[in-house]
Amino acid sequence: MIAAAVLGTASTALAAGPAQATGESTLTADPLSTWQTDGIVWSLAYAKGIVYVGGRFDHIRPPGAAPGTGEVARENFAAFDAKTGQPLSCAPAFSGGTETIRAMKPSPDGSLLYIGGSFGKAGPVGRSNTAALNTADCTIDGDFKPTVSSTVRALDVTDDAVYLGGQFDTVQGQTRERVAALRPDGTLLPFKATIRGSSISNDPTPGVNALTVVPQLNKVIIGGRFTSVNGSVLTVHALAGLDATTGKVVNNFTGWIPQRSAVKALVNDGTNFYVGAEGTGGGVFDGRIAGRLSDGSQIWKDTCLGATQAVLPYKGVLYSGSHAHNCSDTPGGFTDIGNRQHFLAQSISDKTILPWFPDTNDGIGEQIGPRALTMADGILWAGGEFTTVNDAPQQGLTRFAAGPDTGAPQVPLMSGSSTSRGRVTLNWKASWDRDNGSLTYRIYRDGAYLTSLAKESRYWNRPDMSYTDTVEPGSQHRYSLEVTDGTNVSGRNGPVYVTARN
Ligand SMILES: [Ca+2]
Repeated sequence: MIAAAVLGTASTALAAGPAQATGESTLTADPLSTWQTDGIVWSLAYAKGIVYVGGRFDHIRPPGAAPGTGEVARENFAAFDAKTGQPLSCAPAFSGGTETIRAMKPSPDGSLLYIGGSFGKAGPVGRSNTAALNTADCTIDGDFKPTVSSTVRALDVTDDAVYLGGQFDTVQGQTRERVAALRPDGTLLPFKATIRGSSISNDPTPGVNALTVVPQLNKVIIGGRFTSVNGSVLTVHALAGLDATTGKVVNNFTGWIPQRSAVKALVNDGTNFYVGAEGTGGGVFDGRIAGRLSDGSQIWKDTCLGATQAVLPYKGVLYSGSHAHNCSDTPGGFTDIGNRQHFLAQSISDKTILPWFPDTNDGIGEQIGPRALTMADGILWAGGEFTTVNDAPQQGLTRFAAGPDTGAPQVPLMSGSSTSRGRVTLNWKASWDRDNGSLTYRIYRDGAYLTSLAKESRYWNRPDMSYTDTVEPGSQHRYSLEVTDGTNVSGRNGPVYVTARN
């Protein structure tokens, strides 16, 4: 006999608006097998089929290798085949200074990789906190060798100019406070802006942490720790748009970044720009902003707590690395659940948090998980401080692709009872999946397929579900349940045996 379906009782609505409201699809949350580092990855870049990894580490080791095993020496710089993920022989050591790479960006044609950080030597040659690598033969470029007085933390490149941001005061012996531009041959350009002040009490040194160039608007957007640009004390805080030739302020973004907050990440996709921020203390801004390049207007801002270190737009989705622990005001988000979610995917059109929840641990260093993202031939590479990915050991690097989705949801426990004549009610709590918001629950009676129910769930919100079957009064039946994300199917639970009341 055919059972009448009675859909779930007392299911809880998800915390905030519908996920995938605008239908974006994400990558999978299943990490690809990836080499590891024995230290912190601060920067990632992609050019011509190669992913470049920079930071503060001494070795790389194979996927699955425990710390200290299978190590290959790589001093703060490594290169990998973007498709296979295998390490390449291109491996100039970056040493001296505080021995760290903090920013990398290829030239528009991919022939040069610009590298910034704190170092005195790049491969065999002396360099002053910045260098360029010829990607064709992995040699350190002989032309680009400016003297930069302190750490370089941000880089962007056009056909004619290399923009640097950081904590320096001089470049090529000329005053350039925190931002500068050079020709690819190393000639200092007149571009000049004076960046001063910091409202971060535990880190009072002003600095530019991030910058993105918009060649079609002849503009550079800079972000970091600062309270004035060119003396504009009251209107500029941590984010500004500059004329790319003169350094004159062209966008103030007044009120976008509150006190005690600093911009950590900036990127543009030719239409919009995206900001990631880190605050210290109460009332700060830790989230992401999407802005419009054409008029400098704000599209949206999320107020998640848990500082954002990297942002990356791809196919309508803004991927980010953070340690978000409270996104209660953001559609699709979560309240403070005692968890730190280290990767997020959001709809670029309306900031909805999409069901994509791969995760890392906090890891080493400042213990904030991921610090860098890059997209390489459709594969998202992430680097940072973490030592686990999706609860399995994996240090420094990981990768996510569009497919295949290989993670099956766990099947929940189910109970069954009969409280009225000929009726059997099954109860369970919804499962969850790292990259599918809606799961389908298939019920089997006496080994035969009976019916399916679909339900939205997240790891912090697993609604109670139930199904009532109609059977012959007094008959006994065997029920079991399986869950699918549409690709992968869990094992079947149970069975539970229930005798229908007479
Ligand atoms: Ca899945």
